[in-house]
Amino acid sequence: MAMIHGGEVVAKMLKEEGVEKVFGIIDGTYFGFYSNLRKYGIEIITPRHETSAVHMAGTYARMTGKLGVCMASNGPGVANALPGVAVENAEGNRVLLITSKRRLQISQPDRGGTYQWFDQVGVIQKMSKWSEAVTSPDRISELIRMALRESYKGRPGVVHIDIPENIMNTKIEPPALWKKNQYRRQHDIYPDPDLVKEAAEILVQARMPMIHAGSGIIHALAFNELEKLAEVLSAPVTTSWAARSVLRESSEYSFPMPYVKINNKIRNDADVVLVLGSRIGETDWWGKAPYWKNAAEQKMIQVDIDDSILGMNKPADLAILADLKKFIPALIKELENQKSKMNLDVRKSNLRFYQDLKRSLRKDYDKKLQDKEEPMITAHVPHICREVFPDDAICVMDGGNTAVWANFYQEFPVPNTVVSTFKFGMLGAGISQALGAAVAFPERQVYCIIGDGAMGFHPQEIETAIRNNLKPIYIVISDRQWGMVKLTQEIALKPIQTMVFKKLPETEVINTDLGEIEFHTLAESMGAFGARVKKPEDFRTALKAAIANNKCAVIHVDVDPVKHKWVPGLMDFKDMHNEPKGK
Ligand SMILES: Cc1ncc(C[n+]2csc(CCOP(=O)(O)OP(=O)(O)O)c2C)c(N)n1
Repeated sequence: MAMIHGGEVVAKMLKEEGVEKVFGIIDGTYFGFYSNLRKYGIEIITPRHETSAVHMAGTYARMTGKLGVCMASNGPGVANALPGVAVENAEGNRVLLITSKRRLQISQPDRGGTYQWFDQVGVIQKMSKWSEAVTSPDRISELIRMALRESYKGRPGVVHIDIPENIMNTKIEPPALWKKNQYRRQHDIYPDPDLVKEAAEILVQARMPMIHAGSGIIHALAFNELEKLAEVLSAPVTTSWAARSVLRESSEYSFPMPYVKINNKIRNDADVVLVLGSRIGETDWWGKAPYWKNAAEQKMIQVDIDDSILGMNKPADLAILADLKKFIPALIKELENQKSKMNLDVRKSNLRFYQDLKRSLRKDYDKKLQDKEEPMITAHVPHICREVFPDDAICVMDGGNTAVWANFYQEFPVPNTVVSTFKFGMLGAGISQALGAAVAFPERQVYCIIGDGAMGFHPQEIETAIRNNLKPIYIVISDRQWGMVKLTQEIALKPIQTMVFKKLPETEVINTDLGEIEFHTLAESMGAFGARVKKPEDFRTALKAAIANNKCAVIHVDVDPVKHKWVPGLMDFKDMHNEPKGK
């Protein structure tokens, strides 16, 4: 039998899993792997930094429901991948990271002075769902099978397999490969029908049920099911930050997170909460009062694909292990039989009340759009994006104040059109997330709203876009400062002076100011379309020109740096990092 590289075993197994793309930077230490990918119909997409490869894989996975695969080479390549591992694992995206490692003979244990070696598994084990090293060629397939089993178990995240160069690149007898149904569960987890009945019973009896949806809806791709359920129950839907846009936001049931006050009200009014695929973490105020009704007075039904999440942060009166894609239709069926028993008039009138509140809050937020001064107030940017881009455009929001403005002045009429690092707030990740989204959906418009601080982390990836014919539009909010931290610093230094004058003298702030990078010029030097604007009308024109140009573009937007610091919702979010006082 013809001998094959150890790395080719991995390539073959990825094909069995239906993998079409691998993101990463090539290196001789895994030549046996990457040089065989094309043979199995797998394309390599190469960014200019390993952390970008991990974010691209993570976003590709999140948007498509497929496995995101990336690679990094031993020592420095893996060191560079680490930030991506931390973020994608926290965000819960299904990523398989394949790394090379120095040859076994000198690295296990480290002989001392081994070049490009560190304890990759030791480090990544602490940052991921699962991480192991292959120790002999005949265990490659077994360990990849194990990695894939772990990957599809419970909440998604990063799994990592470390393969020594001598195993990657040595020719071995091809092992017998198993079909994927032979090594991991293929069926969805169906809910226990009695539990579905019990859930339906509670929801039918409820005076005012609400739904709280998390990223679990995205991973289950259960967007339509969620909308149907909201309709049947006449229940308002709030989401975790990370689940922004799981329900079409033009829906009368949708109460996106910028409407913090309404979220808090709904969560206090509801007598029953149906939690679908959410841990109810810190950005959901842990499910506690005063942001939610006291747990003793509010029933919670929690459904999750991961056992370890059930009853994690808020006591569950009914905890159900199930795939949401199966649970929601089963629940709808039960509810439809009992429609007449639900007090829908009351629920509908509550919904109308919340919608009125939403409209009046919107009016309040939109007052800022009357500000036509130059340079512009940041609110115009997301507002104009919403007007110019098609409804199914994918919006990547990076971090800092830029992300807050973007969140408050956008509404997403199509589900699953938002990407961010809502759990990690990782500045700069948006650059490669936009590339991952563009790979996932080449026909759709992708744009990324990002601060000038964050854009400075990875601007080289514009060249990746050009080289790979990816066409994201980057909108860089230029305030020449670390905006979000500047305001908190000023408040910490001199709260009264800051509140009165909106800023402190330059001499008093500590290292929060930045110089200028002309990101549009930098982009042009890499072959992208570039424009610089400071007025809303010019931004609209530049955006249309960028779309018409049909290639990667960077629009450098000068905004008023003082107004940029004073984001909407500041007071609402102020207390978020403190433990809520109630139960
Ligand atoms: C990688 C990373 N480093 C540091 C931080 C802490 N941090 C949060 S917001 C912020 C300032 C962001 O500045 P910029 O990207 O220009 O956006 P702005 O707040 O000005 O809109 C910093 C440094 C972070 N979230 N991520």
